Amino acid sequence: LVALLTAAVTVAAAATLVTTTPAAEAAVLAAAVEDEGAGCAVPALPEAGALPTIARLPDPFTKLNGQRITSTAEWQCRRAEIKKLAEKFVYGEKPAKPASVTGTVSSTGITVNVSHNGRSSSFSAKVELPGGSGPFPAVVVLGGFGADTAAIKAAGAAVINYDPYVVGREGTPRTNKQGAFYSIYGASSSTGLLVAWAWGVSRIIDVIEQSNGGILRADATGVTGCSRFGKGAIVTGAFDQRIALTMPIESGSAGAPIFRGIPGEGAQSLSSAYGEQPWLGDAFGSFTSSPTRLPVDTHELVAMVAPRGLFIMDNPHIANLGPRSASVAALGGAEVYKALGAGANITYWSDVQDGSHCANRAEWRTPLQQHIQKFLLGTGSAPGAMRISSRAAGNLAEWRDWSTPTLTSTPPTTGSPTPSAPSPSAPSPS
Ligand code: MCU
Repeated sequence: LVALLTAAVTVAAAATLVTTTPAAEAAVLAAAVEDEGAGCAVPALPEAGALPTIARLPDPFTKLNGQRITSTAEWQCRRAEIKKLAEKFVYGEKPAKPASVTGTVSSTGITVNVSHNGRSSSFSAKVELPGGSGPFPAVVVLGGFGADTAAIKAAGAAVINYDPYVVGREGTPRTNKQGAFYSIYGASSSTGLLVAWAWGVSRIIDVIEQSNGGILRADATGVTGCSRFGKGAIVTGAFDQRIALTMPIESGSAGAPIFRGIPGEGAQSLSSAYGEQPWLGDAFGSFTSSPTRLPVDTHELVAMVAPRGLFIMDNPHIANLGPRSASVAALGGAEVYKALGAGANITYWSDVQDGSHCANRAEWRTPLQQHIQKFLLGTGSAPGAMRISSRAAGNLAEWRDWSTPTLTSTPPTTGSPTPSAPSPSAPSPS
């Protein structure tokens, strides 16, 4: 029986990352690699000039070949398609791990040295350890405001204070982007700042992986940040499957809110967000007044995080942040979580009193710590929640014309990109 259960859990982990216990949906393990779908054969993507208008949210379950996925095992390569679409039309490409990444981890800081194709760059981040003895899980805090770092440490996780601007500066024209990412990939790279910032977090995780593991655990990393750094946090979690817990706060346009909903809600317009800073990739420029031409939307950014831990915090008092559109992204992405059997791993929470942007909110302290316990420490099992304020509650039914499939959890016999995929005849652990 133990052998059978072990095999079953291995199958589940290989196929969908979900581990299950008999009693309840339990914590999800992050993947061992940044991009599990790197080996997927993604068909040719559509060209920007030939995109159909899709009034409502694109179906996350329909592949580029027009067929819907039928098993959880197929999600890995469907996710790879979504990633490629998101890179091509929204964020710009996130390059794979550079040829050389080295660095150090100490109890006060992390240094990162990168070189690739004859170019090199370096950056560092500060570390604050919690009480007790390590190795500790860590939460990367982008930008240093709006995140409750005291609560993070009190829950038992280290805080990595990461300044995204050292990797991708603001205030530059798109033709002359600056920072450690652009030193490697060029000042005219079409990749926007959000993915550059995400790349920096991925390189920090590379260094933690290479360290002896005595201070920080490489398999228990979270990410958070507020406002523009909330945009960065959700993109970071979506684009690195090693991240076990993603916690964007009040991310606004170019963050969680569905692009299609932003104009109707009166949130920061897409052209404003695109023009304010080079957060999004250069390619997004041709979609700012026609988001219905996008073949992806942010419910699929949410879905890229699935089945890993996701805790989206939002502020229903500021329409400019697009909280109604963010709730639709969460509800739409949650359909993918449910289809993968991981519905308990996503929380959206906009039911808060204080209307100030990036305020320290008492309401989020307990769920924040519960998420750290569940996804980084492996000690808790709090279920996910949709705590959507009635002030800014979106209605998914108005935004979709697709249904959520019941996916089989047996891996298919062909098409798996995992060379060592276990036998498809292994039982499911239900
Ligand atoms: C919500 O995030 C942004 C917003 O998109 C910008 O328009 C505004 O200038 O800054 C916000 C922010 O990052 O505030 C800290």
